[in-house]
Amino acid sequence: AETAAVNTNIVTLTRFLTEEQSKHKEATGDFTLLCHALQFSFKAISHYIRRATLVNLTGLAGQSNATGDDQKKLDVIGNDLFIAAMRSSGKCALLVSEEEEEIIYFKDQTGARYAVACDPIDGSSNLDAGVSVGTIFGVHKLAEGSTGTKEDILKPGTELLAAGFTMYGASAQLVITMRGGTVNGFTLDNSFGEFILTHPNMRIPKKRAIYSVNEGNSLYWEENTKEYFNSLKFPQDNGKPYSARYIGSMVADAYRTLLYGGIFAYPADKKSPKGKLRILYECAPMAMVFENAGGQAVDSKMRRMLEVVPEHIHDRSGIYLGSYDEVEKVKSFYKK
Ligand code: AHM
Ligand code: MG
Repeated sequence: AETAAVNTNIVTLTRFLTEEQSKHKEATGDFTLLCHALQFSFKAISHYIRRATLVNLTGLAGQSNATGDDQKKLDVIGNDLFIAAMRSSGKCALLVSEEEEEIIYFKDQTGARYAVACDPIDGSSNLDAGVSVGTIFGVHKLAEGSTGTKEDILKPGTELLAAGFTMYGASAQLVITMRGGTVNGFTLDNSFGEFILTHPNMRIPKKRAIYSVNEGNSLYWEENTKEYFNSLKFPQDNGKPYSARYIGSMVADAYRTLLYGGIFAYPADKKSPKGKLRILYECAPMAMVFENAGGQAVDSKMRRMLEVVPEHIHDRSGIYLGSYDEVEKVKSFYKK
């Protein structure tokens, strides 16, 4: 009976991608190869994060990144690992990273057809405390005939070919989705060294009374933001108030929201009128995951997040994402 419980028909990420590829007759296998490079960078980053405290990788690297945040040693390592993986894939023409001021062009990669945006280690202020962090990524296809220009990445999320994120938590989780497709979750099996399909066709619950926001910013919030969150905490008609959950790592807050439902928000406010989170490698990829899982994502002006077009690669936006009904509720407060 013991052996009967063993799954001998495991779907690894490699198998999943191969099966997906065979569904598309026109597929060249290039995207599959790019994904192999992506998954290698996730495994490597996950490895170093787990070793960080033991091999002196905690703390600051002593420099600031493109957007002025202090860089952690692991931010630098994560970024370098990601860049090396993209370059060596041979399929990536250009890369935008949170840690790099400018676009990196891999001009030697002739025939590379993808443009990638990433935040190699999101939530890195949490790193030294061992709290979950992760990698967020979005993949665009180059325009027909293009060898890679900034127009190939300054595109709305509606044009993303694929997007997803990892969360390096109790185990490493990978959530990935393709345009018009389902959302699938994988768990890194450390003994196999493989991501295993553990959460096929993820669907976010339609509603849930959980909110996730940095309430310490409420002094700076706009009136409608205040009213909306107050309505969750002090419901009319003796309803039950919402629970608050805020980790301060978007990947971890988003992963929980995806599984349990609820709302995650980083609204634009008087201190950060454009919001905090970055469109290309934080907001848009997450929005694609949430929409494809049956949820919604909007910016602080209640525009569909996926339709927002960044002007510059590090542009920011306010964001609300989560269960379908919870985002509807947000919208109703902003329409007032
Ligand atoms: P980072 O990319 O510098 O790590 O910043 C992004 C992080 C998100 O993971 C998280 O949602 C947010 O910043 C938390 O910000 P705050 O500390 O202001 O609440
Ligand atoms: Mg980030």
